Amino acid sequence: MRFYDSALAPNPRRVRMFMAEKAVTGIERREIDINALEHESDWFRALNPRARVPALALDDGRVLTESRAICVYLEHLYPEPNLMGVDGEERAFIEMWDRRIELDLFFPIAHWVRHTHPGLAVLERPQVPAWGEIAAQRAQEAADWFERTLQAQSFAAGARFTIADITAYCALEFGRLAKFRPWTERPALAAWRETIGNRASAKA
Ligand SMILES: N[C@@H](CCC(=O)N[C@@H](CS)C(=O)NCC(=O)O)C(=O)O
Repeated sequence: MRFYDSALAPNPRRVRMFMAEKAVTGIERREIDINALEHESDWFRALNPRARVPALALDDGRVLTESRAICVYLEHLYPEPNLMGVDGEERAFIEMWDRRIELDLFFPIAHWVRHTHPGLAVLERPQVPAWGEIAAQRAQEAADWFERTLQAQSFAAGARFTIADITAYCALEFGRLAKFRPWTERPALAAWRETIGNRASAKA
């Protein structure tokens, strides 16, 4: 298998962190320079017509894209430690939290950064700073929601570390490009972030 990665991008980081948690080794890694628009090249579009990273090329020639779908596949190949739920019921609840975090926290942060950071103008064509400001407001509201969530449960999806923590952590780390540091005034989020940041996978 070959993993098409991009070191500074948040979606590939979700998968890298997921692999690190499972101590997955032996998957070839290929860096894609998205600032140089390598993902828009003909050869990469042949792998992923959507021209996005990450992508996982399987040994039989098929290509998986979408971070969460890649994680589903890796969870199947490397079941331990479980990060997506041990049975249908737990899987449903973890997916619920993970999707809420992706839709309500990750996306606004991504839009905020992509529409306001000069370094992202090469990817976001056109950049619309006014949309970035609206996304910033939504990210603040999502951080308030996440703070309330973490006041009631230790991890993003409940009582244990799961893929939902990875999604949230990678979103918040990407938000630093917009100087978004919601943990400074939200104590439960700060404690959670310290816990997640101390895991070895946080360096992935
Ligand atoms: N829904 C996709 C999103 C993938 C995505 O947007 N990746 C970004 C990097 S984090 C990308 O390839 N950006 C290139 C571009 O916007 O042109 C996933 O979960 O993998």
